[in-house]
Amino acid sequence: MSGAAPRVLIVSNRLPVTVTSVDGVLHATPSTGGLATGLRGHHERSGGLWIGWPGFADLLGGVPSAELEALLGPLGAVPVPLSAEEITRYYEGVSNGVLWPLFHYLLDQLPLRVEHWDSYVAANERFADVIAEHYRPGDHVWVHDYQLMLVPRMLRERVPGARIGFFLHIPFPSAEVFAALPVREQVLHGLLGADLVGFHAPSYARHFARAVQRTLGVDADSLERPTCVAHAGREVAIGVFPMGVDAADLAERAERFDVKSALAQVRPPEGEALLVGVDRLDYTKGIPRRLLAFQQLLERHPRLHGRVRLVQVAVPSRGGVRAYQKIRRDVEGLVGRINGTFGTPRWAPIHYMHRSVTDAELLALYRAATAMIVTPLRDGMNLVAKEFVACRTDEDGVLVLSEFVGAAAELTDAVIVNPYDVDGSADAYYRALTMPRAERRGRMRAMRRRVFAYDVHAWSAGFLDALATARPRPVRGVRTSSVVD
Ligand code: ADQ
Repeated sequence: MSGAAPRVLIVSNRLPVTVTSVDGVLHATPSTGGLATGLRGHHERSGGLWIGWPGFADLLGGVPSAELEALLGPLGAVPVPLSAEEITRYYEGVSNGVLWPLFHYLLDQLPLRVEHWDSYVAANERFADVIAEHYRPGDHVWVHDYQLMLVPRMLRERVPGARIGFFLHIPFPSAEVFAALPVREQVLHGLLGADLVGFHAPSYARHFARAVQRTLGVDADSLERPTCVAHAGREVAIGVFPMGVDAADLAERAERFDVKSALAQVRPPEGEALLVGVDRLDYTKGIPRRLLAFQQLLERHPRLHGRVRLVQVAVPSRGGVRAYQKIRRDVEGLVGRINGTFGTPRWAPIHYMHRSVTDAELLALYRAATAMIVTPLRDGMNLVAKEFVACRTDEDGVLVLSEFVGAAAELTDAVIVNPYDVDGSADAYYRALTMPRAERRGRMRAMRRRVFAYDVHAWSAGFLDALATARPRPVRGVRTSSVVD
């Protein structure tokens, strides 16, 4: 390998651009999500490619693929076309219907049968084909997330010498829970096609090592701090890379004029308090129990009536999946009930928004919060918690954080709660609302040090460096390329 950075092929289910058609003319707008921000630097410097589905199968159904490629080519983006039926089966059915709940420990959300596994396999094959088509010797390939867990092995079969990294953005569940997955062997074989498999938290790496041992009978070097597993004549490195946010950029944006004017709209008056929750409307995010804990807080502390509000932003998500329609009904029922019970003509305890908010509104909410309530039942990392901390240039505000999110391993100065414990959560909210200024500042300072030291740029550089230095061994009896090493 030469001293120059290798070209990186990033592969994710969705491309980091939004394609729209206005009067028959296609437009592509780069998105500002965490992954896009974190990888953009490498992507541009290495002249890399980003391979993924461009979105909205139906809208773009009639667009010739050559036109789409001409639009995306200059952005270094390569579309993987998927039909509406494939999206229903591979993405909504298997990825979001089966893998998502199981990896988040929510077995009661599983369908009675795993259907459409063949579509998941076929979609992963499609991705592997497109990667292989664009692959040049010396490229490093970085595959993202649970929709594409078979791609590493499929690509290894097509390009045996490729250097392949995989990063899982969601938790890897305990081996006992993972064992419930009917396609567990296929998933592990798929992942073990990589040279490096990365996770957000040490516990996920441990669970993966145990799952490999339990399911395939293969031992990692250590079950406590696994760093590699030898499988099928190859060594696969295992690493922990907690994803961060672009902290410096967030802190700078939080001071801008549009955020300040949005802040004036939402900041609570002196003597009043604001709790804020911001989540995709997903059953993993713990919103119903959060609302019940808020109700409990109001029941126990009547003097808070009229003086505390909870703003809950629930960003619409995966509306095509039945479980998401149900969580919406449940959340909206609870909001109505709690507001109906406690509200007065001058005060509604919960302000609920089922929509996306603007960047300025989001940052203003982070800045205005007396306490940010981040209480998922499970979450791979949770970037909202880190964004909140990055935006608090005033070194104030309390973070109430679920112990079951990846960020809890890093943000130990948050008020940590068990989100299943409604009474305990109500106590934690009260503690956050009554915490002395000096303690708030001490905790926030410690969290800011962590969020700034290990930001999204450090995360992507850490993963890509580990991928570059992983020492993969060749698969016995399979032709390997001599170019990569
Ligand atoms: P998500 O489940 O989507 O991500 P999270 O990490 O909190 O959860 O990221 C949400 C992102 O959406 C944040 O960057 C946030 O700013 C943004 N966002 C939230 N509300 C918004 C709104 N109203 N308008 C615009 N943007 C909004 C998955 C995993 C997580 C993991 C990430 C990254 O489930 O555990 O942290 O990937 O690996």
